[in-house]
Amino acid sequence: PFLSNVLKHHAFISGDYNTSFIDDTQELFIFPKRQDRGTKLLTYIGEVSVNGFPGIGKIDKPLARDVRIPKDLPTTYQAGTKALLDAEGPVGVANWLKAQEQVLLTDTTFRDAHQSLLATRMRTKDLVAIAEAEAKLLPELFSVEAWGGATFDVAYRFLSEDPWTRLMKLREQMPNVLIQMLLRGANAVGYKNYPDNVIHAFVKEAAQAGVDVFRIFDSLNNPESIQLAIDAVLPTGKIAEAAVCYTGDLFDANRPKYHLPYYVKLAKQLEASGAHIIAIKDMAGLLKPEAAYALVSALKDAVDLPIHLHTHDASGNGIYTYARAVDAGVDVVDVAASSMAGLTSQPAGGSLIHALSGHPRQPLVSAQKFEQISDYWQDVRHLYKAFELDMLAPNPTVYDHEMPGGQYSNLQQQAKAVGLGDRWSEVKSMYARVNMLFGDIVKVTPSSKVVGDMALFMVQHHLTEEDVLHRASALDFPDSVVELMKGELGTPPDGFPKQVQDAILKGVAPLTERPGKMMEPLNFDAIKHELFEKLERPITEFDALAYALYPKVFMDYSSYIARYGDVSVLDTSTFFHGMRLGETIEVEIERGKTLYLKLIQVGQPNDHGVRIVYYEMNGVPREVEVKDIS
Ligand code: 3PY
Ligand code: ZN
Repeated sequence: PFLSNVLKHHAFISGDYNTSFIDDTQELFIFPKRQDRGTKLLTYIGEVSVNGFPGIGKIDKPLARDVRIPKDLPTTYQAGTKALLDAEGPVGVANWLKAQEQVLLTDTTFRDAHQSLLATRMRTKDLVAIAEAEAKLLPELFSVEAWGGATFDVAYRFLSEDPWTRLMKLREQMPNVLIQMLLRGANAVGYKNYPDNVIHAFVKEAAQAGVDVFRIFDSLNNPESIQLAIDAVLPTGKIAEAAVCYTGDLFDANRPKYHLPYYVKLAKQLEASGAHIIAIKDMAGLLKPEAAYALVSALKDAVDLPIHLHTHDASGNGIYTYARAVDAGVDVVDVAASSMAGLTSQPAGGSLIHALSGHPRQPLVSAQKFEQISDYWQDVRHLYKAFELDMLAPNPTVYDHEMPGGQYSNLQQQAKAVGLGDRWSEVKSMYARVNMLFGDIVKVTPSSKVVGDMALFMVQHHLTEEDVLHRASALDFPDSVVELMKGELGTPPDGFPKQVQDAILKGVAPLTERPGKMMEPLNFDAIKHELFEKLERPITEFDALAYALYPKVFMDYSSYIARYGDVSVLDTSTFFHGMRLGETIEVEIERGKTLYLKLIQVGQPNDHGVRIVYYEMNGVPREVEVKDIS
């Protein structure tokens, strides 16, 4: 009955609900409790304490440290770019940007920095804790990139938390600056094309939940896929920032495909599609300083829109690249808090501000306040040690392999998993060879994953390009490679090399249209009914979209939550490592309601490998059974 109440509620039907919907309509949400929240959490903590956390196993719990959150914040938020968007709309923001003398900054620490350094594992709790300070101390930012890319599925898949809740909480804490997300065009936040109505529905919900700036790219630089997402953003009144992905080398005479005319043509197409801002998305960090100067100058001449530059600092040249882009008139650049910057992440914001000392375009953001924010991230980062990238210094070989910042550690893990850990250099050079075999393509999620899969496959089976072309019938190519060649991710504007495509497809005809366009629209009502049957709880638009994008991931997440409850309330160290014997922790399960938990003892396993874990919860003895599978 509660579902029918909810579904009949006018606000729910019209989609016109917001974060307070659940609070304001509690009477609709009364449904039976199966197991109390305390027991669920004790079960979770018991299982992690005994068996470790998936992917990192059982390692020492980091010792608790004080986390520095800036104190004495202003009582109110200084108006920033969000007020401008609300008052003047997206075109107003674009015009304002173009009129600024100073270069503006986007802080990527809440999204790309941890995606690139810590395998995307930063939890909502740790992001939200610094959000108010971020917005109050750095109100001059253009935007905070806080959502999208890999964070969407990683939240459900590995952190057992709801990314929509993350977005709404961040919005609440940062009401004055623009919140930005990364959207993979027709692939949304997934790894494949979805039906067009899914892209429209996703953008609409994301805009309502708090996204102001949609940075849209396509992993093969196909403007049709970007156009689809721009069309979805325009009716929301939010900002459509369309990206040209940068690859190759502007000055390499041997790769004329990726010289200036390529980018100029694409940027003009995106302007004609209705974009408000053009982004240069240098996802691997290949844009060298003089190339940045030339590219930004050319795009400023070619289009009448602000230019927003994104890079990764793998080579160590990031600040120099930005300095030259600033000379060429770039309007916004992406930086991270210094303790979360460098290497595969973005260049450090504080460093850039200092580097531009004496320059007329030095940003207005305070370097000193940015460092206060950075102190927080430095303290929090040690909680994520288990996910740290295996890279300690800048590495200019990125110019040879061209792997995106966010992929490097991932592919290294994949290589280890298939026994190629000690052949990593070979995998990296094979990655570059596969790129050429595929026709010198853009490599960014999801096309980068396919190039990585093929590189691993070729190294593992000792294959050369010749083998792929001439022994294809005997080779069982990875599914992702066949799908790419078939056009399931769309096609590069100049297509794939015919000979390679024919060899890999073995007679199957490639698609002739953008895949999402040919798919039947998804029936969201049917999905909601199906989910309600399965989960026996009210189903939101957010749930339906998550299921549409990642059915298995969402169902696994739902079972997890049913078993363990809302684990996002646990502190990060306990979430990843459980508790030590004798340790006491506090868990605020809702505002004003705190559980005091002490781990007393872990019993010996019985004949079935089950251990009893003994706790005190608010002073009262409690125990749970845990199967030891460690
Ligand atoms: C993503 O798509 O997740 C990226 O960060 C691409 O650079
Ligand atoms: Zn990036």
